[in-house]
Amino acid sequence: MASDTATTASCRLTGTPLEVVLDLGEQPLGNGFLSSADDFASEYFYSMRCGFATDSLLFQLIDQPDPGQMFHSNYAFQSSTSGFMSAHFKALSQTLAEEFLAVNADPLVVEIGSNDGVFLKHFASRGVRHVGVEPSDNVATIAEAQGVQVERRFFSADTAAVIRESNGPAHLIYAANALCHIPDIRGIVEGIDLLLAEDGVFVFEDPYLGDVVKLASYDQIYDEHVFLFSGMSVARIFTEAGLELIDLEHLPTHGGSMRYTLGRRGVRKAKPRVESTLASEREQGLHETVTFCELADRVARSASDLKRLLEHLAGQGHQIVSYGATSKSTTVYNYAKIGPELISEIYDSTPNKQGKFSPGVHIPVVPESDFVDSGARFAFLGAWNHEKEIRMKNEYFEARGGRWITHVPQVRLLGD
Ligand code: DWN
Ligand code: SAH
Repeated sequence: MASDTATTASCRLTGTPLEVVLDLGEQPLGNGFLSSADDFASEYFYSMRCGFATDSLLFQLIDQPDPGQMFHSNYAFQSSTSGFMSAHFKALSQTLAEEFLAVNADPLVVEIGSNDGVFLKHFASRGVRHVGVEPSDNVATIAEAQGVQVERRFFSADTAAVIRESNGPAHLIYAANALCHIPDIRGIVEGIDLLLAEDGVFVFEDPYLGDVVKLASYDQIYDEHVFLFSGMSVARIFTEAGLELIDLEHLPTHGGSMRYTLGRRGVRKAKPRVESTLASEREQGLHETVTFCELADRVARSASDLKRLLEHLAGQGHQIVSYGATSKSTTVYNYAKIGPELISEIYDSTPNKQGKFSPGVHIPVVPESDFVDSGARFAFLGAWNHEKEIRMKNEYFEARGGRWITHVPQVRLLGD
């Protein structure tokens, strides 16, 4: 069922309408797993089109479903499902504490999108004052069970004011894979400005536009990801609030991310790699609409190559399964029109996804632990961003002749 969507007027810095540069078709919610076949007929779909804002340099969805429809009491994604990501957040909590909090006797750490507490639990266990902002109740409950303090609400300027009122200013505001989910870009900027201490830092990491362009990893685009940031767009967005980039660090996580560190103008010295990263973004054309028109051609090719490979393997009588019921793969399956006739099931470790059907194309999701008994010779890496972790824990699959399929940076069988 196609439905009306919330418009994204609030996610523009100015009111200029956006031209469509990439059209990924009718899409369901990336994490909208369905419990029963009875729910198929009433499934929500929206038109997933992307535009490029030449003023803010933001690459973004033109229409996004209402946030309350995506983040609620039964949100499917749990951060701690990846051991690698859990280790990443643990190490980062230590680094940030040493670099930015050591000088303060009683610092306050605020995290936007704290999910199941994967990052903040390391501050909670050390007795550091902290607040997690998390609108999805089920994951907030898991965080609280580990001693994490959670404000169960959407981050906004109002939320920032409430936190500041009861806790004072924040010395570190952190967000991982969360800022790109918040459509009200002005509200974010205002909220950070309200809450950040004079010498505080705002650190956030999100999938990086430069990697999406380089790798044609179009599955980083789905309902929840309203923005794909670059250093150039972040610098522009925060400049009005007197915040400037003091560091840019490229990360391998989630298939290519960027960590942005901002402070109040003039308080901290920017690292030299800020300038060099911004210069390479210009070389890559991340400020030009034409870059995204070219991307659209590569995306169309990627989707048809993948479908052709799967059809070829299925035509030879092979069973193909998938590993990782990701939001990303929702985009791939629905755009490329790949359903249970090509991928018989998806293996995933998240209890909340198992026994359900994938959004839009309705491939059954089964427990990851059953993968060992799968007779399938081919497995598509729905969670290609976790390739290393998944291949390491399933070495037996390749040892018995199994082949992984990926579509990033191009469609291929791994090992070829
Ligand atoms: O931004 C977001 C990121 C952080 O997480 C959210 N909007 C939603 C979600 O996106 P995703 O679903 O594309 O994320 P992942 O981390 O690629 O999802 C991996 C999936 O694969 C999870 O459902 C867990 C599963 N998994 C597994 O079954 N075995 C993951 C690993 C590493 C494994 O070994
Ligand atoms: N930080 C975690 C979770 C990322 S998933 C990680 O990197 O693994 C995105 C999270 O952001 C979800 O838990 C979702 O509920 C939350 N979220 C979505 N909109 C939000 C908002 N406006 N304010 C705070 N959190 C939000």
